[in-house]
Amino acid sequence: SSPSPFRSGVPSFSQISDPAAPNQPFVIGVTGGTASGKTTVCDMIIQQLHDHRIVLVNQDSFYRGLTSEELERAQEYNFDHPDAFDTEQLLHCIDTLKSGQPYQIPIYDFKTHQRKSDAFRQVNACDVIILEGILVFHDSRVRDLMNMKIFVDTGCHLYSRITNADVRLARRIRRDTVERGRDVDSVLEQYAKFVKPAFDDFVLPSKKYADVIIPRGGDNHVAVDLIVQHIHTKLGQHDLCKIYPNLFVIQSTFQI
Ligand code: UZR
Ligand code: MG
Repeated sequence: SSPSPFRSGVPSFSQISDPAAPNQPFVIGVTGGTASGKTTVCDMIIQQLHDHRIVLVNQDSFYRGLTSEELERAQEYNFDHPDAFDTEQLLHCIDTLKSGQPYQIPIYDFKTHQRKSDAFRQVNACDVIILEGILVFHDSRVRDLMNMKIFVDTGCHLYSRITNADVRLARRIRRDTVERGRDVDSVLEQYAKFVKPAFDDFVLPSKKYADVIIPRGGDNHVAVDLIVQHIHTKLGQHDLCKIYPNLFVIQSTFQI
């Protein structure tokens, strides 16, 4: 028998609610080129969401450690290729956290290109997972775990001809020499050989998957405010769903 017109007029709970199940964490993917301001944007989001339990998962933590043969020729190793990451393990990590279980995230050392053998970062159940990295939009299985996808566009110099890529290279040189134990020549060589081509081949093409593109990266406070408002709304909805699972159906019945 055909369903009554009244019932078909009432949106089902699954039609109204977010794709994330009510009590699963909200997963945000943040990507963009190297030194684009991803980490800064994530830090800003985390600061503003201080009343929620948030876990930041960095794709960098899932770099495969180099074998001894690979280490001997580390200059020729492509760290900007999707295969440099253990994506299966990253998927397992996000799945585990989504199911409310704790996870031990590996600790990767950029100076030795190795994971620490005796230490992990233990992360616990949370409301929000932020997954950040240059290639987090590359694998469709990883993308499918995300409720919101953000692409960070670097700030270019507003009043000169300095481009986004110029800014990222300058930042990259500063960061890799200061924080990652490199010399300028090796940074430039790696940039020309691997970083720049990988940006063109993998990172930029993944921009099409973004829900939100943030121009001027960490300088864009309006964009970060909007994102935080959206997350608050989604988490608020989830809290209501937990307490009043029929709330939305009741509301829509009244509207008819
Ligand atoms: P972000 N990377 C290293 O420099 N050394 C390593 O051992 C592992 C990774 C670099 C990698 C990539 N490329 O461009 C960058 N190189 O880390 C990604 N060469 O980090 O998103 O913070 O820029
Ligand atoms: Mg970073």
